[in-house]
Amino acid sequence: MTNTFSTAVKKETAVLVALINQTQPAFKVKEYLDELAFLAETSGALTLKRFTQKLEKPDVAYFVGKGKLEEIRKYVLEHQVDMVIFDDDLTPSQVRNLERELQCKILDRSLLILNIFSIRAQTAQAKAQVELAQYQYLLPRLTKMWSHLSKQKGGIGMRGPGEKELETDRRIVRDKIALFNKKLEKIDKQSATRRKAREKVVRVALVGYTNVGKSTLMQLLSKSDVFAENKLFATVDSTVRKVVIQQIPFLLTDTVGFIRKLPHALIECFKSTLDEIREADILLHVVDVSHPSFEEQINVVNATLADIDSADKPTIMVFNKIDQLMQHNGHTLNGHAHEEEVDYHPPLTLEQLEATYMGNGHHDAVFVSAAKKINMDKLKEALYEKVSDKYFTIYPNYKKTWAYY
Ligand SMILES: Nc1nc2c(ncn2[C@@H]2O[C@H](COP(=O)(O)OP(=O)(O)OP(=O)(O)O)[C@@H](O)[C@H]2O)c(=O)[nH]1
Ligand SMILES: [Mg+2]
Repeated sequence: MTNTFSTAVKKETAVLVALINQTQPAFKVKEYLDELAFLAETSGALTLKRFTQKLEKPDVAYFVGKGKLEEIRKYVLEHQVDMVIFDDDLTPSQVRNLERELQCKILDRSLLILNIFSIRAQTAQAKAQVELAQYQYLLPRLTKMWSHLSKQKGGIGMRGPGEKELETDRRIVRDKIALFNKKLEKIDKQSATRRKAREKVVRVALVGYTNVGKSTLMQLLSKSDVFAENKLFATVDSTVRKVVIQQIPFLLTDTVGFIRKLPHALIECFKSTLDEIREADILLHVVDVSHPSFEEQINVVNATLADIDSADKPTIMVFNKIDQLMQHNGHTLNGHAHEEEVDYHPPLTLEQLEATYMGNGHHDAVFVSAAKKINMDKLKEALYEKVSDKYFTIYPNYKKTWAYY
């Protein structure tokens, strides 16, 4: 499957902006901007340049200082840039001021993520969830440059009608929010009934940061076709498949990937999709161990899991993409959008990696490569152990026969 969005629409151009300060030092900001560029690329935009500024707190009116703003303005004008994307959320008044100064679309990370979700959503449920989140995000930010979502088709972000339409717009958006809430309530009920029917079955959920290989693992374990792609948020719906290992059956769910600063509105709206995680008996926490910030990604995932009361479930840590580490030679990792090539990893052997992680208290850690099918038996063994434990608590009688034969 291809992403029709990026092929159908002429590539829009973007520049990225972030602040460097005590909480996010320069090397971190570089990683954040790598990720932001990847997000921009996923929604079909080409990043031309990155601007950073050392500033403890964002400027109340313009996010950056006057001098930096002028630098950005010149660049935008000279290169006819379509949009400026900020790594942090902007206030409605910052958006208004920046639009006036820069005369192009102003986006922040949340809006970009919402945009990708809306491209990716397949099922009626996912579509309704994303639209609700978009309207909730939009409501406090409606200005004359912002618009009816119906005008959104033209490109990334939204641009809009005159001032007098504004009040009407606000009313339309409020009505839409009410409508989608109702729609989702109905879908949520249906989903809950469907999930209830699966109560007597062991349920395992694949969780992890976006683009770590969850869908690829799902494909391997369930031998089915699940959409996997080197793009962020390839999956925004959850897919459930039945898997059998050594005669023990269980349901495996592929879920939406997490990301740093996932818009709160999205987490709320994806409640029902996230219920698949909340109701799982066992989690497979998949990590892209070849990614320069994989440890931070683990923390982001753990924090999001805690947010949805799922931090304490029996978990197997699946360190994926070890093929990249095994052959790593200091060049661009894994297609991530690095501006310059930096050697992030000392060439660790698999044994060294395993020793490090086991030593750190991750007792249930497996190191695999889903793409190269390395160590998949180890993962299946670990899964079998956890799943059969649960299975025999649900079916204690079965264990007797099982043990007997
Ligand atoms: N080198 C390498 N690439 C892998 C491996 N496993 C998956 N990939 C690639 O990583 C990319 C992302 O894989 P997906 O399975 O779509 O990842 P995901 O976690 O489902 O991503 P989202 O649905 O976007 O959250 C794809 O290009 C895969 O081919 C691996 O073991 N090694
Ligand atoms: Mg996926």
